[in-house]
Amino acid sequence: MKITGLRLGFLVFALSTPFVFGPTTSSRVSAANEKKLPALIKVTPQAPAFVEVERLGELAQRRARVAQWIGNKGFLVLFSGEPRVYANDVDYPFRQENNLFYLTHLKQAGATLVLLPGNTQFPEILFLPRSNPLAEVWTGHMYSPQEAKQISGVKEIWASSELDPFLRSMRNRQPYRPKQENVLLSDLPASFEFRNGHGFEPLFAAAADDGASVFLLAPRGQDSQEYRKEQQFASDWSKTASGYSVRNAWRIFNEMRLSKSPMELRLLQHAIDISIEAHERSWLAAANAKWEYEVDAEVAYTFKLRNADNWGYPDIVGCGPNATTLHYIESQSPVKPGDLLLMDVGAEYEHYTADITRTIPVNGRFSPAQAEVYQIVYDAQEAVAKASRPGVTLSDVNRAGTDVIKQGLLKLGLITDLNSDQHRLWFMHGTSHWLGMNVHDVGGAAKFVPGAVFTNEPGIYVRLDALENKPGSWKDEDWEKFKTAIRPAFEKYKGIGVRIEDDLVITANGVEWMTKALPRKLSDVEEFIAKIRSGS
Ligand SMILES: [Mn+2]
Repeated sequence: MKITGLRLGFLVFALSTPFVFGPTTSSRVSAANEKKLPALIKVTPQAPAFVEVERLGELAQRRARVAQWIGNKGFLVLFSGEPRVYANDVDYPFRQENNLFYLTHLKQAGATLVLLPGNTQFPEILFLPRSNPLAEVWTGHMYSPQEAKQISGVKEIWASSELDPFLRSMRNRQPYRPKQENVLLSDLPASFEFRNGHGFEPLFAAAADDGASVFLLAPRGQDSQEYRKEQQFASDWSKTASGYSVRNAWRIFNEMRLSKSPMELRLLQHAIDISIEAHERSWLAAANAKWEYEVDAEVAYTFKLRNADNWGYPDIVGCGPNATTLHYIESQSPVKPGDLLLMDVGAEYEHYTADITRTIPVNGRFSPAQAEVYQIVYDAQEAVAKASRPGVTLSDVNRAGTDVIKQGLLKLGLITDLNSDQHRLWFMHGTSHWLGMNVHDVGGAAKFVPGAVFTNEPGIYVRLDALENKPGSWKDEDWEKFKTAIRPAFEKYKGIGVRIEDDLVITANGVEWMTKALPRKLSDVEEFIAKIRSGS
């Protein structure tokens, strides 16, 4: 049977009632049927609750900021995410488009938000599919207009079948409001009709002057998998509507979403807390696991048990040489004592995703060679954190971390020249990316500002086949010389992969580690594993 990814927890809330996404009970903490854990493992705290007026106030403020950007000569159309087919008549769980969620907290497919700042009568319109109790027997709950208003704060709600006629009218510069039966909810009187001023004047005047704009989340360039509908709309609109130019709304959201509000940080922290618990539980599970998927099962179980929506990206659980494959997601190999186990797992909670990696010794003790590699990666993380403060960029902190990695690799004998790209053989990604509603979140080349969240994830990966494939940029002669020089070190460290990844938020003068509760220092990891495996 087909199910949707909608939560059913949105019922009636008074404005003074704290708002929790999903169930309002404390069911997220220590479910009655869960097994007893060693006391050291950090059980996820209760989900954050928000004061309704504050939550709705923040949503209204976000929309106001977007409206200010758009101005009164344009309008914005934000479509819902589209359901995606898993196979035949089965869909993947539905996930709302991030920016629509950011402005409305609505999670339903088929909803469209239009912001029309120049219009004094209805500057915000939500187009909502009509709820249909008979269909909902099959499809699950759909928002009633009252629920949609309660969740989003948008007061003018029209049936989604009105979107096309509305857009047609905008194109033709005709004022538009649906017949009363298709106005699902409104603060305007039932007898409302356009008289002298209809509210569309600034927009239509601009269009007559060839100066109106339609803002869309339509990425430029090739066909977008995620924003196909927007790109199609942009192309159709450009062909058929005169007076309007199609403009990209991405810049607005990139800038707004860079710095996370306290409310966003609390949601993200909850995703992180769930992920920390998943990590710690799986370190326990790894003691007796035969296969990687058994460890991964503990992660999946924890995410479900704590009511995460999903993972933010597929779990990476790789043992031994599998740890050297950056996006290893198969989890089909044995877990061997003596090997390292790399786990890169992050839960998603209400559209915010954690992104945390730890690399632990399966048997609880790092070998000397493993420890040497681990310590370099740890030191690189310290360097990244030290370099992080308002005003610097991701590439600045990447440089700080990479310098430490390079020096470490030179000391291990895995590179011969600090002033080269040799280190790319063992550390092939950057130390950092933005984190938020996407695991690789918006922000681009922006400078750090308070509230910006990013990852700190250096790594060293000594792939077993690293010396068998000459990178294209190397000269044959240099490659042969290099291989001979580093061969002894390669033999010593081959098959070792270490990544440590934490989530950091920029503060007024530095950073705060949102993942600090999860042991990271080598000795702390060993001690923690020893303790939980002995039951404490
Ligand atoms: Mn990451």
